[in-house]
Parts: sequence; C-alpha cells; structure tokens
Amino acid sequence: MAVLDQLTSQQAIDLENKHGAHNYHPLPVVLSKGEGVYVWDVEGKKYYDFLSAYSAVNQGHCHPKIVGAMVNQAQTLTLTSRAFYNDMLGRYEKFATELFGFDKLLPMNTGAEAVETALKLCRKWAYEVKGINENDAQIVVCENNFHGRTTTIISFSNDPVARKNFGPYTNGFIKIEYNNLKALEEALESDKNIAGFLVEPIQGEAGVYVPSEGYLAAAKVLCEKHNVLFIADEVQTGIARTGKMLAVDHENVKPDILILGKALSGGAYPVSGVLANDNIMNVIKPGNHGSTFGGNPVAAAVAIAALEVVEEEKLAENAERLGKIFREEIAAFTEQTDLVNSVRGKGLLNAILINDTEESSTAWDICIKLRDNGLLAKPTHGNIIRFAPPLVMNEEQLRDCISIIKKTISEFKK
Ligand code: IF1
Repeated sequence: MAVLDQLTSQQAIDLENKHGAHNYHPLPVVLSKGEGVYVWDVEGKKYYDFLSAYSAVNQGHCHPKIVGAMVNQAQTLTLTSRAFYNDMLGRYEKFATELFGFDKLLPMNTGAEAVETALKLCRKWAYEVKGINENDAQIVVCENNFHGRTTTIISFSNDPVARKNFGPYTNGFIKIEYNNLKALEEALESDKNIAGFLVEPIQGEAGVYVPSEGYLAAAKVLCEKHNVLFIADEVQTGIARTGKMLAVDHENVKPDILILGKALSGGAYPVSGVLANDNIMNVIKPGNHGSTFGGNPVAAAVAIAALEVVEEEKLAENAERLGKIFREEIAAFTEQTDLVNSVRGKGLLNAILINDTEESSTAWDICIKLRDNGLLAKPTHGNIIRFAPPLVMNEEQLRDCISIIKKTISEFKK
C-alpha cells in the first residue's frame, strides 16, 4: 500500500491503532474533507460537525479567506524564529491588541503553552511588581478545571485520568470550588501570597458548566480588592463561541491576563496567545520566555484573517441567536423524552445531560446513532454530550440538526 493510496475507514483506523499512541478514544468515523459546517468521511458520507475540533473551527472548515491567507503566506515566508523580525508579526500584534483592548500580545502556538505563559507572567509580576517573596506566589484555580496537558497544568487538575502517575507535580496552586465566590474570598483573605486567579468563564471539559450570572464580575472585583490578577482562559470560550467575542464580555469583565487559542486561527494552524497591559507584560524581558514557532509569519497572517472573519461575518451575533433557538428547542424536547435531563450552555457552546450514569455507554451509543444520521458529536464524562457546531451555521441548517438530534434520541433504544 502506497502512503497516499485512498484508504477505507477501517484501514485508516487500523493504521492509527497499530502505529499511533493510544492517547485518545475517537468516535469511529474517518474524515477526509471539510467545508463550512460540514465534514465528509473517506467513503464520501457527509456530516454536520457538532464539535468544531473542540471549538477551534468556529469560522467553519477550510474558510477560503483563512486558507487563502495561509497559502499566500506559506509561499512567501513561513518561519524566521524570533531571532529576527518578520513583517507580519507586528501587524498581527497591533490588530489583536486593538481588537481585544490590551497593550501587548505574547504569541504562542497551543492552548497549553499560552496557559503556561500566563502562569509564568503572573508569577513574575507577583515578585517584581506586587512584591511577593521569591517562590512564595500562589495561583488560585478551580476544581474540575481543564487548562491543558503540560506537567504544570495537570499538577492542578483533579481529573485522575489526566493526572495519575505523571508526578512529581508543580507546587504553588490553591484549588477552590468553581462558581463559589465565598470560597474565592476566603482564599484571597487567608493568604497574602496570592498572585492570580485562573478561571474558565465556562468550564468546557467539566461538561459545559456555566457559572451563575454575575460570578465572573464579582470574582474580578474580589481580585482587584486583593491586587490579584484575574486570568481568563478563553481558549475554548473565546472568539465568538458563546455569543460574544469573549465569554467575559457577557459580564463586561476585563481580565488582567487573557488567554486565547483554538479559533484564534479558525482551526487552520496552531495559534495561541496571551494578552495583557504593559504594567504586567513588561516584566517579560529578552530570554525570559519564547518559542521557535510562536509569532511566525504564517500564524500571524492566519490569525488576522481568522479574526477578520469573526467580525465580517458577525459570528458572535449568529452564535447568540442560534444558541437561543437550540436551547429553546432542546429544552422543549426534554419534556418529551426520558433520555435527556437538561440542556445548558451559552451561544453555540451547549451540552445535554443524558439520563444515565457516567459509567453507562448511553451517551456514546447515542453519538454513534447521531453519526449514522449525519451529525458528529462526542460525549464527555460518560453522560454529557457537547454540541458546538461551527459558528458559520445558518438557521435552516441548525433546525435540520435539531431534527436529527430529536429523531435520533426519540428512536434510541438502550
Ligand atoms: C484534548 C476538553 C475541549 C481548553 C482550555 C486550554 C486548553 C484547552 C479551556 C489547552 C483544550 C481541549 C484539548 C482537547 C480536549 C479539549 C477540550 F474536552 F478537554 F475540554 F475543548 F472541550 N484551556 N481543550 O479547553 O489547549 O493545548 O489543547 O491547544 O484532547 O486535550 P491545547
């Protein structure tokens, strides 16, 4: 078999199983093409994508403007490293800082790297600006967080699957309950060495857990009172996913440090970044931090195009409007079925709770049936199904998808 021969789905799955590390348990579907809200498998069957690569493909698959910018830049200059200047990075930094309202951007590649960058930045600020004694800084994080896969990040995870046997762990993190202001206040009052509060505006991996209205705004006020940096991980919730450009915009919160990734490139290329104002970002000096690929010209060109698409196509407004329709329709449907307990979410980041245990295979089996009926989604925590289509979806397509979901669940037999 030549490397580029057309494969069947089973051949592709067998190759991954035999030659790849088993660090995922994918839904059995092998995709070979994507366009807008659709993906196709190698046999040519068409599906609605209801995962969007975990909210990376907000702008839709293979968006022509984003791919165009990428191809054009790839044919001109791909990588210089930061040892030299390139003529795209500064343009992108100006564009992104003006759009999000910060003085400076620090470019990285993946979400986890951007989170690591934010943690380092927060610690250095704590020692050099806030005046905490060296090595004493603590960062408050939330239970059931998901911020990535590095050794430091999993050190403050409480998911045993992500964490066990990867120790020894990094110190300097205090875990509190999510969506609990009292717990935050107590933590901030009991320890003078707190440098930052790292939070997801909606907990994605935890099953699209939306905090109470006002939680983020009140948390920001508490942080200000204690001179603690409010660090928003918007890797998954950012870039219009929840119906605003950022999820914190729903509560008019301006984070001290903003972490972006995923849809910053529309899923075309790994692009992440950290934004902050000069009083924080200026603690980073040459040699303190960096990355070979971070800020490369292709990433810069792709990110500008991806952000322009979000604005030009009014994706935040669309996510807000379609999200309301989705939750209304599915909430009404929960009255007609015993299989779904509830629907929750914001914008087009939603999830349904399946009426079964986390250990049951019901949610997985429903996702298999959804696949058979032309819609791809993935369970999380055993009994939750996340629904996050590309934000370029139109109302007719959404209503088609809602019928597929209702029909699939109505016909489902355990
Ligand atoms: C995987 C979930 C989504 C993230 C937040 C940082 C990162 C992520 C809030 C790291 C990444 C991913 C990665 C993916 C599964 C996934 C995920 F199910 F775990 F929660 F999106 F829903 N902060 N989220 O959600 O970004 O380094 O991956 O670029 O397989 O690990 P990354």
